[in-house]
Amino acid sequence: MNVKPMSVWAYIVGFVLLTSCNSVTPPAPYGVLPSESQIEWQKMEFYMFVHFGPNTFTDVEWGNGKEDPKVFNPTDLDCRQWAATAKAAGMTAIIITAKHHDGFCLWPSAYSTHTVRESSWKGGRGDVLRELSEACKEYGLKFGVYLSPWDQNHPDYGTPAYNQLFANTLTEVLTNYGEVFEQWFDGANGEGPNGKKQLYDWNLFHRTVYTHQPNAVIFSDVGPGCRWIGNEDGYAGETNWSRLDTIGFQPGKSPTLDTLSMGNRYGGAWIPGEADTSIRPGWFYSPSTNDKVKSVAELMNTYYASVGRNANFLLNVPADRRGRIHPNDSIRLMEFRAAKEKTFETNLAKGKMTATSVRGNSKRYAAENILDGQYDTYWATNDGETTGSIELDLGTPQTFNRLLLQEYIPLGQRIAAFNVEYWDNETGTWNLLAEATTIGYKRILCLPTVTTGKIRINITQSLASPIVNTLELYHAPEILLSENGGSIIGGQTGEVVLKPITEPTVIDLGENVQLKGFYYIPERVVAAANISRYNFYVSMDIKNWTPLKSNALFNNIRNNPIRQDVLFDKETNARYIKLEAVEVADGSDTYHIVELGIIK
Ligand code: FUL
Repeated sequence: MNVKPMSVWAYIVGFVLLTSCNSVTPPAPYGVLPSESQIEWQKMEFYMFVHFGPNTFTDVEWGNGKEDPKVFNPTDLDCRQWAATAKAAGMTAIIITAKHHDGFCLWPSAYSTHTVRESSWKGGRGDVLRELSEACKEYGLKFGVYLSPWDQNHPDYGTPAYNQLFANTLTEVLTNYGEVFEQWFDGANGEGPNGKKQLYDWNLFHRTVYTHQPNAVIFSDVGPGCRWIGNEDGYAGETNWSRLDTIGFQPGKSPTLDTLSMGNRYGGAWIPGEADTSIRPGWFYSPSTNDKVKSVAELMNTYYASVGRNANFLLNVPADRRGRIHPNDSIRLMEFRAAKEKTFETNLAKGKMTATSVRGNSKRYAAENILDGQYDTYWATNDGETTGSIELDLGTPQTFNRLLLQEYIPLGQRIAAFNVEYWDNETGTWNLLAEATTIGYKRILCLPTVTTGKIRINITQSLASPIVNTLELYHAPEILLSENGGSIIGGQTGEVVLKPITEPTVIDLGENVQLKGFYYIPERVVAAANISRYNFYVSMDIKNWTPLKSNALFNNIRNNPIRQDVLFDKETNARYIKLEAVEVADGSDTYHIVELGIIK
């Protein structure tokens, strides 16, 4: 074939272009990295804690090890009911308190005389770990165990023999019940029966776990697998690094609570946060808390403050004296699941995604990868480019108030600051919607509701070239039903809703309702921007408003920002309610609102 010199050049140029495109090197990992197990663990997001033991029957949060094991006597234990509930709630696992500080073992341990074997339950032949691990398998849930090394019952506690004994106890639990995804170590270290504290041999305990369950993620105040988030209310820091400095620390002797909630930007180990809290005021069941189960709004808040801030959410749902999850808790879990599904039903992030810069101009790292629903494809910039913007052109304008972002953590956590802007067609300008710091595995921002055709994320600070694999947009409903039949607003937004003082809060109750009054839940922070003086109106048609309270005061809300119940002089019928802020406790021109609801 007679090839002209020009075409040969065209071939060569084409070949070079093609190969250079394919040969763009992937971004190098940055800093300390998660293990395979930690990546899988992080994807589990939301799972159940079950506190169960003698305390369930004795109305205490901490037993003292002297309780008669016979008090443990569930009348109708059904671990399949726990598993079915967890599964239906959208959870991925159950972690059980196999042994709490009282030393009572929920399995017939050969190393203790304070166990289910000594209890009245099933004539001493029961094994809660057996029943639960099998139920988890049946329902496709992972199984995890909490064990407290602090043991107020065992005679060896506080003597050198105890560490090996505890390791033997661990071995029983980790070898007899199948795979354990998480080993939860409580760092509490009180006195035992001989009045002495134990010097724990954490190296031995960790070695024992990894020998029998090499893929288990070990929880404690400071990991090594995942860390306590620094509070028992289930919220992570708004800034939350998955890295932590652990030198000089150990379980029970941790860095400051702030550090636990935020991690360390340059921390020496990958130890992501796990946010734990109970659905009731206490960790163990008590009949006195049957009417104190957290509201959907509170659970939603906690979800945004945990999963929405780069932490896993471990929600305790204590089994009751029958050995079942109480209906008040399970109903609330189903309501929470429904609210979560409604919020995240329709991802509105569709359209054309572009970026200010793409690694090697390669399609492999293009911004559109962010929208493809695949975890392992992502947008990346060139090495050394630590700022940049991604822009989503939605085509037709969409209304949304939630933004979900994910960094590709197998290559490290990088992004340290970003902001979000939306395009205002009328003024032809980009306007700021939110500013935030870290993203990590997942970040969900609760935004003011906006209708726009274009949104832009500007990464303003990153420790290495940013790598983003997911962006989703949602429109969370304004109204949810609250437990006392009222409607709530804002409560489902996690990060307390903040509004300009000029913008009243209006709720459509959906139908005409006979009202006795309303309630307002402020942010529980002293001297926060909570409403201190207000006007309140009702309406049947959203046009004509009847004032029911004018220039009224929420007393002492500055120093004690608790729920405010306001009763009207007489009952009134309304379809819409409106709360208008006249004055804000800290004098600012924005106000905070966690919940606004009605009293029927
Ligand atoms: C704490 C314990 O002291 C509580 O009783 C509860 O188990 C909580 C999850 O951890 O350290």
